[in-house]
Formats: sequence, C-alpha cells, structure tokens
Amino acid sequence: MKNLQVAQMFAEIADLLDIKGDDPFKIRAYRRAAQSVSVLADPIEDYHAGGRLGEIPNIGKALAAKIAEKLDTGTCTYLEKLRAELPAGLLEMLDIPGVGARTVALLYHQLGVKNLDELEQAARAGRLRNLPKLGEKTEQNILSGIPQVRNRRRRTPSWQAWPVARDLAAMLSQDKSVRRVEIAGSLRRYRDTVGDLDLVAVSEEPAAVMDAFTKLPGVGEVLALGETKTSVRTQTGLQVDLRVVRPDQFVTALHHFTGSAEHNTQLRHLARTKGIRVSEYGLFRSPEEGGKEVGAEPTSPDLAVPPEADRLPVADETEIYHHLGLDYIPPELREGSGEIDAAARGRLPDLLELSDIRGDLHVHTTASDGLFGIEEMVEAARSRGYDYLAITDHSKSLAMVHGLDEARVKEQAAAIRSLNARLEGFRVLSGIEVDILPNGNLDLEDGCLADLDVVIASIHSGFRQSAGELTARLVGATKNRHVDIIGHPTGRIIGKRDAYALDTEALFEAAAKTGTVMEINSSVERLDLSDTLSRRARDFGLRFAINTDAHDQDRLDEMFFGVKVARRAWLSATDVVNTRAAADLLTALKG
Ligand code: DGT
Ligand code: CA
Ligand code: CA
Ligand code: ZN
Repeated sequence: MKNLQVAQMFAEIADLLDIKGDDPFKIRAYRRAAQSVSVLADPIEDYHAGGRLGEIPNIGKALAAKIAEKLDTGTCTYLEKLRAELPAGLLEMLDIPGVGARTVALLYHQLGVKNLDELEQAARAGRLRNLPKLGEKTEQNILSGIPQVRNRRRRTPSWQAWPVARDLAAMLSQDKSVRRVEIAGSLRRYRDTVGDLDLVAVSEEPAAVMDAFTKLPGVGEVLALGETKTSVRTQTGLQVDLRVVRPDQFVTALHHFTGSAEHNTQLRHLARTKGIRVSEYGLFRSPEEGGKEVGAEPTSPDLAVPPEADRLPVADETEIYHHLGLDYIPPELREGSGEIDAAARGRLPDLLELSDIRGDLHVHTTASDGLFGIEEMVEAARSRGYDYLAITDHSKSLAMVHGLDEARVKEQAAAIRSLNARLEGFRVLSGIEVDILPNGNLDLEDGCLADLDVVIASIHSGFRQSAGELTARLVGATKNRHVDIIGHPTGRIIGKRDAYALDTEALFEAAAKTGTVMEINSSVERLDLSDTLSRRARDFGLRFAINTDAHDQDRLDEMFFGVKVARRAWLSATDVVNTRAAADLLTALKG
C-alpha cells in the first residue's frame, strides 16, 4: 500500500510551490489531495488498477496522472522537476518559528542560503538584518529558532500522526491473520502531541501479524520484535508500538494501552480495594486483595496472570468501569486528574459534543487572507448544519493580508445585512478579528466595533514583548466593552512556536470580570487555548467560543479537534457560547 508515499509526495509539492510563490489555489489543491489520500482506507494501488483514481476526493485528472506515474514508475517527474529547481534544505527552514515560505524564498534568492547550517552562519555573520522586511530582530529570532528545530521532533503534533496511524491500522487490518486493529495511546485520548503511536491488534496468530507489520510500506527500522509487542520506526521517524492480543483480551488491552499511565495506576488502586485486579489481560476477581486475608503472592501482582476461572466478563470499556462502580470515563478524560473520583460520585461533566456546535465565530474571507468569499463560506457552514457564521477578517494593521480599515468594515457589514435579507434559516454575523497593537491599542475605532455582532481581539505581532507587556495588552482588550472574544490567546503554534510569555491567571481573572469569552482556536496547528489552560480558565467561570479560524471551506471541519480540546478540558455545551441559538448567543456576547 503506497498511500503514505503518495500523500507525502503531494505535501512536498505543496511546500515547494509555496516557496516558489506559486498560485495559492494550486498549493491548496495539493494539500487537499495529500489529505484525501492519507485518509483512504483502501490501497491506492486498487484505485489505480480499477481506473478509479478520479473517485478519490480532491483528485482530478492532472493529480490522478501524477499518482499513476508514481505507482507505475516509482517517481513523479513534476516533483523531480521542482526538487531540481530548489535545494532540499529549504524545506527544513520552514520549521523555524516565524519563518514562512516567503522568508525562505527571500533568504534563498538574496543570500543563496540553502539549509539550516548555512542560515545559521549567515545570521551569525549579521547578513540577514539588511534584507528587506527582515532586520536585526528577525535575525535574532532565526538564530534562536534554529536550535529549536534541531531539538524538536521529540513529540509529533497529533494532526500529523493521525493519518499515519489510520494508514497503518488500515493496512494491517487487511492481513488475513488480523481480526481487528484499533488506535490506542495518547492519540486515542486526543492529546495535541504524541510521543509515539500505539496500536492494538486482535489475532490468534501473533507471529504472522508481527511479520506483516514490519513489512508494511512506510515502515523503516524495526526497533524491537517480540511475541506480543513490536516497535518500529516509520520512514518519517515516528515510533509505532503494536501489541497483539487474543480476542478475549481485546477490551482490557485496548483500555490498558489507551492509558494514560496515571489513569491506569489510579484505576488499579481503586480496583484493589474492591477485590478486583485490572491488567491488560483482563479483569479478575482477586479476593485476597480485597479482603483482610492478604495471602503471600509468589510473583508481582502485575506480572502473574490469574486463573481463567476468576475472569470477569467485559464486553466493552463501559463494563470495565461499571465493575469498579464507576461511570464510563471517555478516553479524553483519562489523564489521572480527578476523573476517577468524579466518576465514582456520578459527577463527570456532560461533555460537549460536535453536534452541539451551532456555528463558527471566526472565519476569514477574500476580503483579507481567506480563499473564498462570504457566500461561499456561508454555503460551507450551512452544509455542516450550522445556524450561523461570523465573518471575522483581519484589521488594517495587517497590511500584508489586506486587513480591513473602518470604511471596509462598514462596507462588509452592509453587504452582510443585505445577504441576511436574502437568506432563510441562517444568519451571517458581521464581525472582525481586530488586532491588538504592540502598544496595547485596538486597531479599529470603538465606533466601528460597536456596530458589529462579533468582535474578536487577537495578537499577531510583537510576540516577543515581556510577559508584563503581553499580559497588559490582552487584559486591556478584555476591558474594551466591544470586545467579545480573545482570539488564540497564547499564540502557540504546535511544534513550531511556544505560547508567548503570558500571565494567563491575570488574563483569566480580567476576562472573568468583564465576561470576555476565551477562544479555543481549533485550527490544528494552534489548538489555543490548550486543553490544560482551558480547564484552568473554566475554574475562573469563563465561557468559551470554539472556532476554526478557517481561511477556506474545508478547514471548517477542524471544529472536530477544537471540540476534542474542550472535552479534554471537561467542558459541557453550557460552557460554550456557540452552542446557543443565534439570538441567545448575541445576548451572551453583549451581556
Ligand atoms: P505518549 O506516547 O508519550 O504520547 O503517551 P502514551 O499515553 O501513548 O504513552 P505510551 O505510548 O508510553 O504508552 C501507551 C499506554 O500504555 C499508556 O497510556 C498506558 C500504558 N502504559 C505504558 N506504560 C505503562 C506503565 O508503566 N504503567 C501503566 N500503568 N501503564 C502503562
Ligand atoms: Ca504513545
Ligand atoms: Ca508507546
Ligand atoms: Zn488570528
């Protein structure tokens, strides 16, 4: 199965075109194609053999031809041509915080810098500061960013791990020795980054499964090969642990390897007090552990497998929890942070569901840096079953993306009013993502903001100010009576830029006073606020908006990941303003 290779081929083409400054629609077409191919359940070879490549979403004639060529010949002439035009080292430069395709192109064309090492030398020699739009500060940031790129790669952003895990699971489940494969570990708990991937397979022929696993396409080095566990590294450097279990062990094995380790440990302690032993092999009655008569045990309790006669039946994970007197705990909550106690007392939150979301309050259009017009974004929102959509383009200080000034905001709001007059059963909300300037002022006049339905205030520049200055900017924004939502509050880009130095406690306290809503930005690179910060914000009584910040139609789907963050933060629908009907929402925002 060559799905992964084909997806990577398209992703590389997209990056190279981006550095070349090619057409954004074309670049996006390649990124979408990479995505579609990476989530295909069947081998792409089957599509090719059946003449059905065109049936894959986002694959038109030209892309189908490239796939066919890759499968038939092992190469893609177009990619080879792009690679010949640009040095390979440019791609890793894209990983430096604050360095995008445009900067990479500039560094390459003006200085001939071709990779991280050369970039580091040039920056040390002070050769970057005189380039247009760069300056001494950027030079310094690049210098401090390079070691980050080298050191990173310890944890992988989950959005990159998902397609790999799905591909491997799908390929493996096609082997005839395998009955079933499931994704476990931190990925199943929807953590935002993962250390490695964990798969659990059910089979009565473990050796055959291990053999098939190590031979899957995309698998590089075999790190450990055992009877029940095998670890490999993919060609892209991700470790994958596979456990193979018997059918009767499946439920407890999946549970065990979903973790977290802390959750498992706490659960095992609780089980002991109830005379039950929990392990990956099963749930067992263990009277000597519950009663007073603690018998001498020959081996460690976690290594010995108890007699089959003591096995408790568990048809699914819910039954594991019920045997222990607990409500079912969803994977997102299994972090050992109070969930077991809450489950024992029937106090788990009624977690937010994707279907609770009634609209998206943060999207961009062609008026700033989006790829679609208002009506196209509305159409995409309607097709997702939403009741409303807020149009929140950038404000004027972001000149590079044609941010809106007061006059254009007014014009856009008028266009939205007349669009609403034509729409039935859907409401477009006028809005803006107004910049919080480095000096703390908002980028647009109060009078302009007052006329809008939704005002998001965000920071897009001056990230490297002191914690005091950054906090003061955000706290200042919460105090403006027209600001409804703080957008991507910490500015982190997963695996690329850390959250900025910021006193989040002070921000939450200020937002609680003014009733300002915190955004959970669901864009997969951001997920900002994070799960832990969102849970903390909830302690302050704050409300949340779960938004995608989509710059095109497809990325409205990333709402899914924002909802996962909210669930990991123990949020219910009542904590989230965009679960309300439009009229209710507007009252909540203005109240
Ligand atoms: P990661 O890979 O760092 O993102 O996090 P996990 O949670 O996927 O951790 P991993 O891959 O080391 O192990 C997968 C699961 O296996 C883990 O969540 C719980 C279980 N597990 C692994 N080692 C231990 C352990 O030493 N004790 C217990 N109780 N469970 C463990
Ligand atoms: Ca893992
Ligand atoms: Ca693991
Ligand atoms: Zn933004």
